[in-house]
Formats: sequence, structure tokens, C-alpha cells
Amino acid sequence: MSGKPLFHYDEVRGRMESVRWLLAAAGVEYEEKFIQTNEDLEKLRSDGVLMFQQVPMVEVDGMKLVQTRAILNYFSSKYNLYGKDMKERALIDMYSEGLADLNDIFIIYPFFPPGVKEAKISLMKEKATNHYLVGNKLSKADIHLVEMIYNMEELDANIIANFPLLQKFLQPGSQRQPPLDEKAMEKIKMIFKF
Ligand SMILES: N[C@@H](CCC(=O)N[C@@H](CS)C(=O)NCC(=O)O)C(=O)O
Repeated sequence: MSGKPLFHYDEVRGRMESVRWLLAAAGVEYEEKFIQTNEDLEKLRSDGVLMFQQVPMVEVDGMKLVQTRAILNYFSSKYNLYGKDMKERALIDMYSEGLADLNDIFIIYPFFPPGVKEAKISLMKEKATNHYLVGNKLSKADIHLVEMIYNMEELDANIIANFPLLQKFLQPGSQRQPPLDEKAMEKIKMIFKF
């Protein structure tokens, strides 16, 4: 055992990508055992290591954690990314859950038939445009954040790559997964049988 967290998921972004980003930002190394076939998934199920028969699953600190939010919350607590008190944590949860709602659509939209797919894209654009950091109304915080991201991008088009701990993760060849393509979609359908 390497002592590094071990991820079990298929070789796509999906629900695991947020966990990959979180650990990359925390500067924590992890390993991945990719699910390549439906048999791989069934093996995990019959081994009794998936509490709800679903992935993602992460082996860490002697546990086999499932449920994406439980996994994210565990790592956030462990690596001090979860605020300094209950109130900060509540704000962080509100913000994260809002983004998780959007991500739920993002990971599934390519699988919808034409027509529905475009509607999902519109819905995501609408949510991304009209949902704000604080409350349900545009505030100075939102404007400042967008302004600052634009300003920083002018200084350096790769500004996000300048976050030192994320830099490696954002470069080709890292554990970051690419956007879904047709081949990856076919593989997902085969693994999860839909
Ligand atoms: N609420 C769960 C949902 C997990 C989930 O739906 N996982 C999918 C793969 S992305 C899965 O395992 N599907 C197979 C199934 O539900 O039987 C989480 O966030 O972890």
C-alpha cells in the first residue's frame, strides 16, 4: 500500500473530477484504478465495497468512501479547505451545492438526445448567468469576482495555471480528464449498461 488515496471510477471527468481538482489544489497525490468494463464495476459490487452499488469510491485512511459530497467533505476537512467555523462552512456548503447542481447537469447533458441536449445547454447557461455568489441577486461580490478574473486573465491568459498547486494538474499528461467524446460516451454506456 502506497498510503495514497485510491480512486475507483471510470476514466472520465464525471463525478470524480471535482475530487481530482480538490486534491490537486491541496497538493495531495492520489492513485486511480479505472473501471474499464461492466465486469470491473460488477466485481466492486460483488466485493461489497460500494455501499450504494455506485461509484465514485475512494479508499482512504482505512475507509472505502462513497457519495461524492461525503468524499469531498472528508478531504476538505482533512486538508483545511472547509472554513474556520460553522458559519464559514455553511457559506462554503451553500456555494458548493449551488455549483454541484450545475455540475449534475454538466456531467449528463451529452447523453441526452438532440433537442433535449440543447435545452440542457440553455438551462446550464441560464443557471450560470443568473445564479450568484450571495443570495439570488447580482451583488457587488459577483461583479468584483468577474472583473478580477478578467483583469488577471489580461495580465496572463493562463492565469489559472499560475495557482502553483493546480499548475501541474492543468497541464497535458496530468490526472485531469478530457471533455467527453463519442468513444468515452460509448464506454460509459457499456460500463453502466444504459
Ligand atoms: N449520489 C451519488 C451518485 C453516484 C452515481 O450516480 N454514480 C453513477 C456513476 S457516475 C453510478 O454508479 N451509477 C450506477 C448505478 O446507479 O447503479 C454520488 O454523488 O456519489
